[in-house]
Amino acid sequence: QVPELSPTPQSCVLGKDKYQKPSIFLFKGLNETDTVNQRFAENLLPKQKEQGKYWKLIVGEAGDRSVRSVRKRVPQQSEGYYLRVRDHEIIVAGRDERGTFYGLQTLKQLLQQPSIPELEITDYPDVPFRGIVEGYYGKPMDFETHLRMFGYYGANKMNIYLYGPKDDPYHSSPHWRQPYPEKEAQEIREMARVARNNGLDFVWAIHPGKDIRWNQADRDSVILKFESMYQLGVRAFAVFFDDISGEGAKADKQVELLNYINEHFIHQKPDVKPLIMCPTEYNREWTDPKNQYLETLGSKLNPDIAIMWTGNSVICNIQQEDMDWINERIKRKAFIWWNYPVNDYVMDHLLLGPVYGNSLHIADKMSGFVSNPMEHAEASKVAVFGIADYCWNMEAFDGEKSWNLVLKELMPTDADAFKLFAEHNADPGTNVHHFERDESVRIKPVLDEFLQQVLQHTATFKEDEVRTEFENIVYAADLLMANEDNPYLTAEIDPWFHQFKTLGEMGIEVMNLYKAWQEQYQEAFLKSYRHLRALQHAWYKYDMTMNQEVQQPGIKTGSKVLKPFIDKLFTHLTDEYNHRFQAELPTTLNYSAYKLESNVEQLKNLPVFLRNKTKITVSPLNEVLKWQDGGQLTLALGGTVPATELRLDLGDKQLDWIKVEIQQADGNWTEVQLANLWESVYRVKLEGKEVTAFRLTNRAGQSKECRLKTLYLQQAAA
Ligand code: LOG
Repeated sequence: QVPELSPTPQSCVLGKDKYQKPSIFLFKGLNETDTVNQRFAENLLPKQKEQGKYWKLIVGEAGDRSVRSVRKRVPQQSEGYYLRVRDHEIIVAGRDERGTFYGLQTLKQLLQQPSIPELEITDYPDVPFRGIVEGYYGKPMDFETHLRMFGYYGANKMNIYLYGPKDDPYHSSPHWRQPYPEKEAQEIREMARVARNNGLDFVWAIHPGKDIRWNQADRDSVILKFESMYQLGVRAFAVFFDDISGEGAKADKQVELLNYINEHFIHQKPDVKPLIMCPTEYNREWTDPKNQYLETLGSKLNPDIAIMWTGNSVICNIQQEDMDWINERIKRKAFIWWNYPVNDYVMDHLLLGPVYGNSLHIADKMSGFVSNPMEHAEASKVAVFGIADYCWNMEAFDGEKSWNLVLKELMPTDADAFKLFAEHNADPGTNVHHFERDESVRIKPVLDEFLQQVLQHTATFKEDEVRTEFENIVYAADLLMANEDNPYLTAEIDPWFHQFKTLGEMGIEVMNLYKAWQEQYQEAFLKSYRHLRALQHAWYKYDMTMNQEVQQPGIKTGSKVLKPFIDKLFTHLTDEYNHRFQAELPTTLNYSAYKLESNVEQLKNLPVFLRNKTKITVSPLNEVLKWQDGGQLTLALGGTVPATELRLDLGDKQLDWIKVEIQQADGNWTEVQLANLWESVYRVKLEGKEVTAFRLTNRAGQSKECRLKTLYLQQAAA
């Protein structure tokens, strides 16, 4: 049986023998300069000689004397390696230092298994650059987390990490021109060092486009900043022009700056890696053919500068034609920035499902593939593991298999519980990007069938199965909350574990409700009903108080299949009860009855939620908002709400182009006046008016580019 290795090797041939795991090595090979691999190899197992037979471990790069005997077997591909296990002899021979490093990583995985088979592995990566772009909005990873993650990325044979957290003020505005303060500078120095020791290029990115001026002074500012990063040990650089508008977004100006940096900085330093850039039109949906933006990059940007690309939209799966489309325009192979598992547009959700959706035949159409993770670094490992596997050996990639493997690896003690949790926490919910993931796949058909039967008043067959699922959820949530395999991981997810337990309890209780209904046992029905209301209250309270300091506050779990199932069944049974017993038990749930409608593409699918129990809030947008003339956004509140004010910040100090109207119980719309508070923050005073809806319209007579920073209706205190 082929051992479980990840990333999946290109070729692994098993011999007929199998050995007990070696315990003593005699180490040979490697020159003194290759200290990282030297230390790695020496630490794999104790080196001292004891009695009994020892294993010889021979390590080197193709061309070294030590591995001369297998020279011809080392693959030609850069970062490739050859690994052979025979009776009491292991050879690891890399094409280059990184190849050797990867060979040792594979050996490390082999040594974690109970026995070691006779084998030969010939291996190399499909995609030249594989890794992570820390490019999300929200809390950047902290220093220690970075160091921990570099170990993980390297162990999964990723070779690049791009540092570009949007909320680092020294990466973006306001401070991109200034050097880092001393403490942060020293942390970056250490990060660059640790990254290198884990086989990663540490790429420091700058995001100057919000306020850059296209003159010599700012050209110098960028180069000076890069120079200061170089002094800290950074040897790879990127310039990001994403999510900006106006002057900074001009292709020819960007090209001019980038070629200048390339010539006067990158090429001047022999030890610096090729420059990487992220364009403003970084996905197909945003390209405007009449700008010729991409074509300008394609024809004028120095060909050794890599261009990033997220695909047909900000968050999407990538197919062969999509790669052809972009490569043709930029006249080079796109460097993919995959916006998964990032959750900075749905921060109340976790994305823990399997990696799937991208074509398995695009490895040779890209120069790199990097993943933008969640701000939850540990939880992101679920996806990172799969992505690393995908990038290494694309055609062989099996997302489901890889997912099962990583769940086991991350929580060996409670792997089944963790899998159950991950199954039900995969989809981002309603979101601006219309991005969807499968969720609760295994149980969904059962739930659908059951609900169908209940609604049609036919006999139900799947009752036990449904109940068992919810019982398993409660059980799993308890185990997960107590799990100690990786305290960092459980600390990140803990609030979701709690909510998951409540979800399971609601599920069990709604099945009790069903049973009582079926047996026409009124007292039991009412008892279950009361308990369900209490659980709904607990859920709601948790959602309103945990994880509040983010753009989409709250804690959601099972939001695609499980929660809707419970809610539907609850409402249906209560309706039936009310009908039969002329009762008036409320069926409305505490969750939002708000309804957002818009003919502005980017506003259509925005989540709406209640913050601090009083602010009816439309989720802010990270990217630039294009609002066409006459475009409208209407938020219906699902009833009358006494309101004190409407707050609006579109990142524009001059807001006379927005018309605001409110609707009251009589159905009439009236225009109300926006007053400026400070900078771009505006409000409408409402003084306790009973509002049923509000509406914003662009009346500029032309399309507008702005931001959606703040939009909420403040409810009067009850
Ligand atoms: C940003 C990125 C953000 C991501 C997902 C790129 C190139 N830029 O819409 O910072 O994390 O989408 O929200 C982006 O993707 N803007």
